[in-house]
This record gives sequence, C-alpha cells and structure tokens, in this order.
Amino acid sequence: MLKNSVKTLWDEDRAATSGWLHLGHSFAAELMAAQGFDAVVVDHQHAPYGMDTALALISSISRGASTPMARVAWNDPAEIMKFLDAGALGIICPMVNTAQQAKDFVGACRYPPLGYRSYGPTRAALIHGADYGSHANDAVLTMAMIETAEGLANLDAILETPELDGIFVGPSDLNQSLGNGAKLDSLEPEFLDILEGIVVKTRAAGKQAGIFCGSAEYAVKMQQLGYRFLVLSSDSRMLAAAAKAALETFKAGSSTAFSKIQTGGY
Ligand code: 3PY
Ligand code: MG
Repeated sequence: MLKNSVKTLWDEDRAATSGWLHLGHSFAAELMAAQGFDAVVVDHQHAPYGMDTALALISSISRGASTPMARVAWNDPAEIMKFLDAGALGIICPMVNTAQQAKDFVGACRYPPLGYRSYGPTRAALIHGADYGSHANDAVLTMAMIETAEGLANLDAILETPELDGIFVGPSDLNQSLGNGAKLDSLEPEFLDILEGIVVKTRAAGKQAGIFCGSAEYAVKMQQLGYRFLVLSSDSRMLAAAAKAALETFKAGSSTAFSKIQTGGY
C-alpha cells in the first residue's frame, strides 16, 4: 500500500530531513535524492525554472528513496493538482495567512468527500500504483507555510483545519513581515520564542511543524525545539558554500613563490 515515509516517521514522532531544489537540473535532483534525505522538495516558488523542469525534477527524485515533494508558487489549486498528478507526495503552500486559505489549500490536495481535487493521477498512478486513488488522501502530506505576521496571528484558526498535516515556517518572510529584515537561522531570543510558540501550538493540535534552515547546525536546534520536518539548506546554497570554501582554502595556502614538493626523494 502507498506510504509516505515522512508520515511514517511522524507517526513515531521522529524528525524527517529534507533536501531542497533550486538548481533545476535532473542531475542535481538525483544527486540530492541519492544522499539519504527522507524527502526532497522541488521549489517552484523561488527557483528560476518552469513547470516542465519542475515535473522532470519530481521524476528524478522518485528514482531514489526520498519522498518527492513540492513547494508550489502560490495557493493555486491548478498548480497543486498538477504536482500531485505528477507524483508529488507532499505539498508545501506559501503564505497561508487565514483559515479560509488553509481550507482552500488542503481541499486542493484531497479527493472528495474530503476536498475538491480533480481525478486524473496520470503519472502518480504509474509510479505509486494503480490503486493510488484510494490511498492518496492518506498518503499526501499537506503543509501550510506560516511566514507573515497575519499568518502567525491566525495560527490557532489555521491549525483547526481538518486534513492539514503540518505547518512549515518560512523564516525569511516571517522575519521580514515582523520588521526584522529577511533572514534565516535567526538566534534573536524574541524570534526563537516565536518559533517555539509555533511548534508548541502545532504539536498541541496533533500536527507537526517544519522549518527551512540555512545550516544543519540550526536544523539540529530546531529539532531539539520540536520541529519534525527539517530542510537543510538547498542544492544551490550548498554548491555555493562548498565552492567558496574550496577557493578560500586555496587562497589561504597559495603563494606566488615556487617551492619544491617533498616527495620523499626520487
Ligand atoms: C522563507 O524563509 O520565507 C521561505 O519561504 C523558505 O524557503
Ligand atoms: Mg517565504
């Protein structure tokens, strides 16, 4: 039967790790999915690729063991349903600010009678089994992003949404909306209190919370706070950081003077 590995971890209150794709190339998607993340998310909101590439990335992820997920560009049922029909087993929806927006989002992810998702699982039925339609409502993960002051103020009402599995915090937008400037991995006590408040309320509502982290170190802190879906940066940020570090190491050790390499003699 179709299972979502993130949901299985959550059933045991264990944290799921996730990769995040901005580069928009199938090879990068395969590389990320091969590293052992529990999930890999195609970011269709802030990555510079279109729908055809996004769908190709979903199929590259599903060649590995990670659960394929998508962060859609907006709370748009047409796009949400396309990603689900392509085989995504989880949707992260940006800028969910009200209970009505949460209801609209979740409804697009669920077949009737739970929602209004249209039937046509073209690729999903191919890769998840011919009985996909009977298991999709259980298997598909729904996460609403809390990333504005308005969403934060309406968190209690949003958490009452049936079929909403979790909350996903967008720290850059949330910080920006609170007047702190857009930033990740904030250690300011006031912001950490907000993050703690979100996770406590979310867990009390019987749901799980996730967050986008700029580093694995911050993800560990968030896991300790109770977050159970941890995005450890993105493919583009990881590539840039590794390239920068290699260059800096080279520059620190290099010199214009020639010197003989000690080979042990020849
Ligand atoms: C944010 O930090 O606002 C995000 O949306 C993370 O991707
Ligand atoms: Mg955001």
